[in-house]
Amino acid sequence: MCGLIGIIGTANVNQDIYDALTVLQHRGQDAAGIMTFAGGNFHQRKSEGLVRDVFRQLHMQRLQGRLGIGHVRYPTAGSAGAALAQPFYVNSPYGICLAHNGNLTNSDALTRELFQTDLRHLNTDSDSELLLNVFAHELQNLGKLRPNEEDVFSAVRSLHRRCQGGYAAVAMISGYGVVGFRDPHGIRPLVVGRRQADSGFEYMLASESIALDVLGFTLLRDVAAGEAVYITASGQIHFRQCAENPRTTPCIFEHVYFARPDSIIDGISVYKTRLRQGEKLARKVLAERPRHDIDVIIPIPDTSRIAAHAMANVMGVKFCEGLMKNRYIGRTFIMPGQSQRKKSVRQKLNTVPLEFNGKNVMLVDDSIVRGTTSRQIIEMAREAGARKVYFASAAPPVRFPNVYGIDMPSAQELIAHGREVEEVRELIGADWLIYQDLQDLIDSCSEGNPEITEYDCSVFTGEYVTRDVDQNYLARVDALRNDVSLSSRLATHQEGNVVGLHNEAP
Ligand code: PIN
Repeated sequence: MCGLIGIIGTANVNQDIYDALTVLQHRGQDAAGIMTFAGGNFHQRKSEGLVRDVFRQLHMQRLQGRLGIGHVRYPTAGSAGAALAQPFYVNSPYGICLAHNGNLTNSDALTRELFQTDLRHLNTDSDSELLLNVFAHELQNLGKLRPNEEDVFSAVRSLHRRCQGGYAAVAMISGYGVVGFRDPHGIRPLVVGRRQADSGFEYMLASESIALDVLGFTLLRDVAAGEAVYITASGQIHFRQCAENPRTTPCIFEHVYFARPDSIIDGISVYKTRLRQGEKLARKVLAERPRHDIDVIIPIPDTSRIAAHAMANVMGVKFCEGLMKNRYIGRTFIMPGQSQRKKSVRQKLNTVPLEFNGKNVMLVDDSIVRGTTSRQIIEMAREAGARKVYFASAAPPVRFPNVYGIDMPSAQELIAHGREVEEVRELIGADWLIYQDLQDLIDSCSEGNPEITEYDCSVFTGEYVTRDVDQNYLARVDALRNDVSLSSRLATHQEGNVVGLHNEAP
């Protein structure tokens, strides 16, 4: 998962992009980058690390220009290392840079095509570089000395025909403007906002609306599935549907876990979705065990707090913060190697024993992915004196890998893959395990915007909305994502190598 920003301002945009990227930091802590355009040149700074560590005063001073794009990266399959920090750049046509959030599912075929037919070289295994080269090639094919909005939209239209998967992107064409687009299913999010400045309107594209809020931009709207928005350097904004058959099925996992709760995605408040998830889960608990003996509901911080609170309210059960989190430790989700992950749960969370001692507690988490965190927290709850430990997951069982840009482990490492709820309960050591029903999760979102009735729920169902994901593809994803493969690839990147594509002559 990654975060995207694009700004077309009336003065230098470096500070605004920096501030906006910090707002989106939860979407990726692995690397950050900004590119701006001024005086006929792109200016760039990108590296591994948090936004606050990547940019120093000197870098910021060099990032001159009223047009710019920015990116924060969360590592997905194959995308670790400084050489893969975004935005990416190609010099032809015009000079284009692009930042991307998501994952392409036909990257192998596209890589071959780009090399053999389009005669383009790719220097990394990043599908963001692929996406940029497809866009550049399609724009170049039009053969214009100066591109206008119709040319930009035409290139996006061709890109949609060639690229499959989940993607949102922002791209800057040297001196001409900034374009943002979403895949024909709108899997990854993108919004547009506007701000009044002394000398006219300024526009901003962002993965989440909170970036607009914090910078004083007003949300104009979401970019629709398959749609592109092009804002010229002179501040003209153009929208165009560029997909032949757009079908809105946004990623439901944004609501479960990734997006910040104060964001509004596709017109749906993430905060309200999580409240509704809690309410529905509470009703399921009450239906399954009307005479339950739960003394207290304890959220596993942070994401589950909102749902846990709502559950406690509906059930009339005490809510308390019995787990304390060290906020200076990174997410356990992104660390390679099972043993490292285990250790970090203890470092990250600690119990307040008086909230557990002698009580029947219901722990609530946003989801159970590998189950390692859940198992350890249940152990910790028992050590803190809990009599019974029940566990509620605000999402249904995660049984299948994500192929649209969310960093998920291989299927074998998902605790619920091929297992019934009872087996998962036993493995994590809970006295009772209850999962949200999928329809309830969908309704939790759709009640926020009845126009959106379908979501990408592939991690729960194994049905991939782009319909091109077969067993061969999943096997390749599996091979890339298991812990052994991740550690060896991380070591390679840490040695500073760019993974070449070993393009072979046809
Ligand atoms: C917690 C986010 N959330 C916690 C991510 C753990 C699954 N895990 C998914 C639960 S926070 S496990 O908001 O970042 O604090 O099942 O893989 O062990």
